[in-house]
Amino acid sequence: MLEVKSSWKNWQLLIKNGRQIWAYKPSSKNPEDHLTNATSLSDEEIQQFTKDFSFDNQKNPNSGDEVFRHQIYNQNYKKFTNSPPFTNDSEQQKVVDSLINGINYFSSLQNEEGFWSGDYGGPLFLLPGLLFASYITDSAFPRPHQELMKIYLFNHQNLDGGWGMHIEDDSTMFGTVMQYVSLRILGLEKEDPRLTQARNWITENGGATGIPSWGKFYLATLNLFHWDGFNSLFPEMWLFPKWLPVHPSRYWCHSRMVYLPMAYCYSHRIQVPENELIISLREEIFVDDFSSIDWPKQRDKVCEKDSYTIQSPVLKWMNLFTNTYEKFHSSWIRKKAVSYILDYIHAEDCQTKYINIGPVSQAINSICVWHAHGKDSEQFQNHVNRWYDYLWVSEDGMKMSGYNGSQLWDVAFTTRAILESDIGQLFKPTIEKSYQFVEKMQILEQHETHEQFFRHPSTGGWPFSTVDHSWPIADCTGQGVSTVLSIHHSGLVKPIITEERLKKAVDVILGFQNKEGGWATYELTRAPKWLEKLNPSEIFADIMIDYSWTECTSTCIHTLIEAHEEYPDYKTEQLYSAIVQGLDFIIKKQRTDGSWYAGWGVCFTYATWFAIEALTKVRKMKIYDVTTLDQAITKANEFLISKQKPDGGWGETYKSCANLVYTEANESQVVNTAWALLSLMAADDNNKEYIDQGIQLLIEKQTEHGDWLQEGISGVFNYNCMITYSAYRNTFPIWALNRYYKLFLN
Ligand code: LAN
Repeated sequence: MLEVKSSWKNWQLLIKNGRQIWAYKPSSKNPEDHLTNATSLSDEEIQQFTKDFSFDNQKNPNSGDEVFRHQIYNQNYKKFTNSPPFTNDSEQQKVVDSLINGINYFSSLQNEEGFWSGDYGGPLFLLPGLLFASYITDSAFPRPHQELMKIYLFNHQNLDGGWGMHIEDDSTMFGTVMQYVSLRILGLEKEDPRLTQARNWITENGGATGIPSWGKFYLATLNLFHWDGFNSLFPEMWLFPKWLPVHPSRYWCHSRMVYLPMAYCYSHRIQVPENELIISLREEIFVDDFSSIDWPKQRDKVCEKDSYTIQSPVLKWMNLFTNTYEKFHSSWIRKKAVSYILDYIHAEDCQTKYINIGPVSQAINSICVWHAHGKDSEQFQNHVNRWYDYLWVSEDGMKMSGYNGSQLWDVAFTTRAILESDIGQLFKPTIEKSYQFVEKMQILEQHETHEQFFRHPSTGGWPFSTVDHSWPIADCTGQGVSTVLSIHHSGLVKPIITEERLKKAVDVILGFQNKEGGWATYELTRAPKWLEKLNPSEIFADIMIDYSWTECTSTCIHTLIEAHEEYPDYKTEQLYSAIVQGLDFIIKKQRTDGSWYAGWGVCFTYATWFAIEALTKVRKMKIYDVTTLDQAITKANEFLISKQKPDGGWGETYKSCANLVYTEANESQVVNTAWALLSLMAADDNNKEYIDQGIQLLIEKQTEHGDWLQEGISGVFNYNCMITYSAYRNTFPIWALNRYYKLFLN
């Protein structure tokens, strides 16, 4: 049994069709009713919260997802197998036991719908955005939620009094001002010593005028920044002819869907009315007197601790133009643009059942919908209902997730990990449930507004989270197909996903391939790279267009090969050519040291693993020059071996992502170790002594229950913001152990 602290017990995770909602003392198990139970909290309960959600970010800012894991483990735990394979060699037996123990533990965390819930936090600017939306729209969260949010915010305060952009980051103006204002909105007194310390950090670093543009946006809506201090968002660009490369429909969908509602708020200069709190905050977060600030001069000011990307001269020119246009714009054209934006938001709401593509869009769309339709409107209430899909409880408090979860993604990896060898046969119930879930999550319909609002044809694709979210992703579709095929091959279930459905998914993958051979995330690359020069974010890189990535490309190649093995006559020529072009892309992306840089995981070990999986799989097909492949694989192996630590493991920090240079963690990390091991074993290159050392480390680091401790953060987006993948600490060690079992012990 694992310890479940007393106030943890009152929080329950309700699930339905992939949706996951934490409710405080819920009266029913249905997530749809989660808000009907209005809750008050006694003083004792609040004190208990503080005890039970105590957390030391100095030891490790990453929480271990204990609230959820301990509860579900105690409910579900059973031994899935009573007769694990037995060997006469005690060293070998240790590997088998560790593998079985690891799968047993993780199978116990699977819920009845077949997926693994988990913490998907990490970024620190998300919860403030949602809290601001709730404040602006006068739709406060219930008291238990508010208490847990405060705890979370304080748990991640750095020793210098500030907060970073994400939980492992050094303090930045963006992080600090966002959390500071959030805590004040949540009712903390400015005299609280922790807030005094934060305020000192803010003023010592130049004050909130130096907050990056996304922060300026939020502060403007809170009436804490003048809208004149914000570069124009030029809403009229939505009326440009669609063939123009700068038409926003060509932006990466996340940027598109963030700047869209921002432009609405900007057009209406939405701001909460002045009140006591706002007037006080204006005195707290700026160095100069609020009324004396020259706002237009602040537009491009960025605190040096925040600055990641520098404004290009082209962007400066564009800002000059749009800011000047703003003074003279025609109100008739503006109206037309704004009405278009509102239609677009409405379509996104319908397509995603109000979940919206991501956490930032959800918060800002809510503000727009409230402004356009009112607080009591059905549309706005639908948004409020979905806020809870993004909230997560763990032992560091209540946080906002980076998405409405990573459900499909985690099921795919975990299932494939378990089925890597015939050990998977021992876990029939787990696989049956995974199958159920993957089957339900395939996207089989498109909303009628799909094409009108620039969505890529995607029937047959798989999403990252749930089918209700509805945005299919190239590599998630790949993972979906690969998972289904591996389950079908295992013989553990009666197949119900038809050939036709799988072929549709293959078509989606083919349709996502870029001309240069690579695969991007949600769509094709729709505009030239120079559009990046217009990136106004200052804190993220490569956000303007959807770029091809090594990881996405490798997954798609891998899946296409499996699809070809399954259906040899299906679009053979087209598949071959897609695979070959994809490989050209991967080969080109290899760095001179033999590694690949990753856009979505930490970091070189992650991308190198993906690349090696694709290269080694193609090698067997003999449709690509073998010498080129061998050279690439050997170089990658050399790279990995050169990074192995004396204890046998591998470890990278998030700095690898932000600085594009391999940055070794002080301690080996099980996740990086597993990726490196999976690559070395896929390459089949006689590196057994290195592999043995890595496997040994995984076994040593495993807990008695079959879990591994949460170490450093393992996900990233846009180079500079980190995100938690709480399942990785189980999935990848299991996968590596299972591959070892298949290669050396079976
Ligand atoms: C994700 C999560 C999944 C991820 C993979 C599928 C793992 C990857 O292979 C492709 C990219 C993708 C889909 C991805 C893109 C960026 C996302 C959506 C996220 C990291 C989750 C959160 C992030 C999103 C941009 C966060 C909101 C912040 C903004 C800057 C808008």
